[in-house]
Amino acid sequence: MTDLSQLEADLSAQIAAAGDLSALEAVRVAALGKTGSVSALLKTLGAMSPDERKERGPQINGLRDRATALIAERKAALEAAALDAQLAAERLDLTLPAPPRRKGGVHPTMQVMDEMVAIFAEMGFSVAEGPDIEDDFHNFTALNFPPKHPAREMHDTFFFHPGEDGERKLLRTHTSPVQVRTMQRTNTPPPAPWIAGGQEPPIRVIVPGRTYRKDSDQTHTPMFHQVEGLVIDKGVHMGHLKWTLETFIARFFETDSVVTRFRPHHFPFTEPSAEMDVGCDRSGGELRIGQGSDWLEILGCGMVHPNVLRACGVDPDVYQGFAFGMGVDRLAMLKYGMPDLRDLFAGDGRWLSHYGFSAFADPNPASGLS
Ligand code: 2NM
Repeated sequence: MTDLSQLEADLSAQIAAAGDLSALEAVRVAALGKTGSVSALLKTLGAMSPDERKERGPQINGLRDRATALIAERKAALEAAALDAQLAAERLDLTLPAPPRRKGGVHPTMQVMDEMVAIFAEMGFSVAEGPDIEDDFHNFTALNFPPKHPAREMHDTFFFHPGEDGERKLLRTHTSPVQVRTMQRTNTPPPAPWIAGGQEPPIRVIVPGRTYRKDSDQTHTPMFHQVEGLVIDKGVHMGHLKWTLETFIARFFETDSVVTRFRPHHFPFTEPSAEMDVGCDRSGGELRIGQGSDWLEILGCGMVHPNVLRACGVDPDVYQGFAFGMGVDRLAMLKYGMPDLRDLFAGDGRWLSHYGFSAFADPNPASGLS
């Protein structure tokens, strides 16, 4: 017959000696596991006579219960010691400065586009937007590009395969189709009581957005950004156009001394048409707007062609308008002195941070656009 008190003394000593949780688990398995010493004793109860079982049963069960309790107690002590050791070893220094975090940022093009929109918004323009995928009417026909005229080739258009109705959709080559859609909405009743109808002129919209042409070199990318504008009212003339654009350029380049020059040009959608240059100084490898004797081409503009007004449902005998368009990416380069347009689209984080573009920060707080 096993000496229970000897076994219990041995078990107590082993439990006390277990230096870590895995050693303690080994002791537990050796005593209370399926083939453990205490489990073996419990199994002997079945073969005993009732009298014997009455005597030995409580002894063996008592041994099992005490061993179980001792192991639980030791386990709690070992766990507490392990936690103490961990707390003593690991230290959190709350006085350390926070590690730098990589932040997302606003892309220079989008930042410049926001600046432009903010300036025009202060002059009373609202923002209009429209689809990137357009149809021939809104991108060309309504804008006085004659059918099959080479002027359509001028834009190196990306066309989609014809749809089931034979219509060829395209990626808009300029944002002007949005101006067309804006004019078409004038004097149209609300399509539903809860949707705004087209309003009467005056129209003053600015149209920022992506545009697409099959073009790729140092100064052209197949996708680029435009901001175009349109003003329609009674008695609008070139003087209004000139004031609006000069005021914009002065705010954009943050100078009071802009000088502009309007060179005659041709666009199908405006008559007369012009390109506007600003006076600049290129000496010393740096571009300064508002001084010097050089000229820099900035944008295209003109008085909206009567054919365009008519195609959009505006009576040219009552209303006149001016429109203008500029490349945002190019103006971003000019404003921030970036040499290669393609860098704007390369997605190089080091290049972007070199030019100081960070999340939602105005690189020039003095511009008053923050
Ligand atoms: C430009 C230059 C000149 C223009 C014209 C129109 C519309 F829809 F009113 F006819 N939208 N934009 C326009 C005029 C665009 O970009 C160089």
